[in-house]
Amino acid sequence: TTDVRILGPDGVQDSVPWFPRKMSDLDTFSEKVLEMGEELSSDHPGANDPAYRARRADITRMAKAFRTGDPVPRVDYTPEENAAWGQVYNRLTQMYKTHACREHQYVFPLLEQNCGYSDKEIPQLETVSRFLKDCTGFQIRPVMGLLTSRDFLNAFAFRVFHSTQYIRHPSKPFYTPEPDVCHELLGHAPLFANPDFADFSQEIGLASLGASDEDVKKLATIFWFTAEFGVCRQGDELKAYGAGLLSSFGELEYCLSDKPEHRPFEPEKTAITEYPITTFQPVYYVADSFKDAQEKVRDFASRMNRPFSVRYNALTQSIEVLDSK
Ligand code: TIH
Ligand code: FE2
Repeated sequence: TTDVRILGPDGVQDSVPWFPRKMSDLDTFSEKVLEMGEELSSDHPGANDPAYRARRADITRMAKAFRTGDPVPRVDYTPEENAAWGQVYNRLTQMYKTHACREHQYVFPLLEQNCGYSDKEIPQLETVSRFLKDCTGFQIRPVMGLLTSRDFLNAFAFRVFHSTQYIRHPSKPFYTPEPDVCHELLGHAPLFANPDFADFSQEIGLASLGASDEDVKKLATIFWFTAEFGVCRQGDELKAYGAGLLSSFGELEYCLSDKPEHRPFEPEKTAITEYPITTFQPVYYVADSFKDAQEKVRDFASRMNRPFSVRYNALTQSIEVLDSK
C-alpha cells in the first residue's frame, strides 16, 4: 500500500498508510491473501488430499470475483461437507449451554429460526449476511483466506466482516489453525448480531484506518485476545466469547479448564503479548464482563496517536476524515 497525505491539526501534511474511504475500496483486498489461503501449507490436514484442494480452489475462486454490492455467491455443499458441519455443529451446540457467554446463547436460537442453522446443512453466507444487516447493519463479504491484519481490521470500520466459505478438513473437526465456515458461522456471526459487539468491532476498525504498522499490530493482538479468544466472567463462572473458542470443541473445553493461564484483560499489556496461531492458546485474557472488554478496548483505541480522526457515514457508506483530532 502506498501512503496518502492528510492535512494534520497544525496545517502540516502528514503521510499515513493508505486506507479505504468508501465501501467499494474493499474490492482491492480480494487478491491479497496470506499463506494457507489459496495454497495450503504442507502440514495442513488437507495438503495431501487433492479432492479437498480442488474443492477449496473452486470456492475461493468465487470469493476472488466478489465485488461490493454483489450477493454472496451460493455454494452447494456436498453431502460430505454438510456431514462434517453437522458433526462440528452437534458437538459445539451441546457445549454452548455450559461454555458460551450469554450473548452468544441469546442469539443462537435466532439463527436457527431465521437462517436455517441446524446440523443438516451449512447455512449460506448470504442468508446470514442479510440477518446481520437487519440486526446491526453488519454484512459479510466472502474472502479467499487470511487477509493482512490491516485489511481485515479496516473493513470493520464499514461494518463489513470478511468470511471464508470453505470448510475444514473432515479428518480434524475439533480444531483447525485457520478460519473456515464453521469458525465464521458458529463463532463470529452470533456476536455480530449483538449491537454492543457490532459497535465494538467497528470501533477497532475505525482506529485501524491509517494507523501506524505498530498500532495495527497492537489492535490485531487485542482483536485476537477478545473477538477471537476472549474469555469473560459471568456470575462466578468463566465463559467463552471469542470466536476461535466457540468454533473449536477441543479448545472450548480446554480454555475454561485449569490447564491454560488466565490473566486479567488489560489492553496495554494484552496488546504486546505474543501468541501461537496453530495450537491452543497458552494464555487467555479474562474480561470482567463482555461489556467491560469493549469499553476498555474503546478507551485504548481512543488514546492511540493519529494526526487526524475519522467517522463513518452510514448513508454514503464512506469514511469522513476530520483534519484535526
Ligand atoms: N482454531 C479455530 C477453530 O478450530 O475453529 C479457527 C481459528 C480461530 C482463529 C484463527 S483460526
Ligand atoms: Fe476469526
